[in-house]
Amino acid sequence: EVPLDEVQGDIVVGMLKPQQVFYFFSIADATTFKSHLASDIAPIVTTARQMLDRTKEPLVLLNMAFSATGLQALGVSDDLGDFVFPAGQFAGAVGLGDTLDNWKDEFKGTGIHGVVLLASDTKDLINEQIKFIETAFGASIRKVYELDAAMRPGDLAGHEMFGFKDGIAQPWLKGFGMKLPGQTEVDPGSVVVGLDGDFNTRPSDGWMTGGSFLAFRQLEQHVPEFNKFLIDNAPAVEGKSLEDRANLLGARIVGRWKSGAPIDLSPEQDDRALGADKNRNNNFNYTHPEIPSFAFDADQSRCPFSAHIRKTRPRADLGSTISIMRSGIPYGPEPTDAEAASNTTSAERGLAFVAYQSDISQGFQFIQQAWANNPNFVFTKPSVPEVGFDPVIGQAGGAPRNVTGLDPNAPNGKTTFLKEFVVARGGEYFFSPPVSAFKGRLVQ
Ligand code: N7H
Repeated sequence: EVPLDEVQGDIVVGMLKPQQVFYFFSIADATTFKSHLASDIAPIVTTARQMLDRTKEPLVLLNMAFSATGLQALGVSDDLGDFVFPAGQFAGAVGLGDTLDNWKDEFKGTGIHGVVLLASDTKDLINEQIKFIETAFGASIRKVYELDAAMRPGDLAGHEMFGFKDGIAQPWLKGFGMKLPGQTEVDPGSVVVGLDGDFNTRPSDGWMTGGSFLAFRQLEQHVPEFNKFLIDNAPAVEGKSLEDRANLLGARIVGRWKSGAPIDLSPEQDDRALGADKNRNNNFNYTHPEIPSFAFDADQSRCPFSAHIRKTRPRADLGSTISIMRSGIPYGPEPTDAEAASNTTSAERGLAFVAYQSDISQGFQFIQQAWANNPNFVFTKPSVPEVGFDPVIGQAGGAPRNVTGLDPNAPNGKTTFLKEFVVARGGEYFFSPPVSAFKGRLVQ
């Protein structure tokens, strides 16, 4: 059972509002901060139960999470049972494949103590809530950095900056809501601390139960450069326009077409009806028992082994239940015609990436390091000794990356990416506590 009144809503439901702000702060005076945390913030933290019933949720959704140094500042010295969390994300950035020069100064080191996630229909409503928080905490809190994010306009709502529909595939927490076809079934404890399937040792009084670790990443996306790459490398397909061929390459890179339709089910062109159908758009595992001649371990005519969604969740390739709950949202301005014309990014935009898990080393960090950044993964394909990097997020400190599978005419061939189209600008690991901790363990 997921304790819906304890779990912050973003963890298992997602904020899903047009506007969102990530307000990163440090704690200047712990005593004063704690008293306001209990009296002013605890009552307005939005729970999973509130977010599940959209008619009952407040005008502005609010969640809050703390970094390791933030918990230290509050005097919470318990071993939280996650061995990646204490050092913070910056300490492991090279291991994640990041280029440190690209990190924003605010994220370097361990100066961020926490983050407030705010979401609403308008930025004005969010700003009013921020004013309330700043007034309540007064000099006990300092804003370190704010990242403003928003759903894209019109038909692009729910799509990330390259144009692909996001937020489709999430693991199904056993016993929580309805399982859709194709969801990975996981024990609730793989995302929510203290529940069935959480095998880590936590503080014995159980105060962490209902919490989750939040991996935040500010991932810049070079959209015009990505689009230029698709055009320059569009595979030859008879009878198809350049645009269609560029879209085919994009779909082979991601594993889905822009509508969300999986390329495994629709290998040749986008299919909007399929993309929009929750009962079909995730119902595949890369095997095709209905096609007797289909050699699952060798055939890349449908989804390449290296496609983003296949590297980050190999389905039948591995049968692993490693998974994360994703709750990211785009940030930055819409790409402009001038940028498209010059094939050059002139304003920063990208994905405010959010992933929840009960163990960072078995969640975000594992997927990024052991899968996306590992050219040997997935290992089981005899026709391709080295599958290559995840073309979307795989990285090696800025070094060129080989990817296989992108050209449907020569799927075992390599494509070399000289540059990254997704650039990590920083991030941090946080613990998103159960609501009771705001009046309990955090303020003792
Ligand atoms: Fe990814 N993209 O537009 O290419 N991602 N992702 N991701 N991602 C997914 O199924 C994208 C990132 C996962 O269960 C979709 O909801 C971009 C990181 C996982 O089949 C699209 C960025 C990590 C899945 C994108 C980015 C992951 C997934 C398909 C960065 C983890 C589910 C929509 C800017 C380390 C796989 C959907 C499954 C899906 C994109 C980041 C992981 C379109 C642009 C950092 C596990």
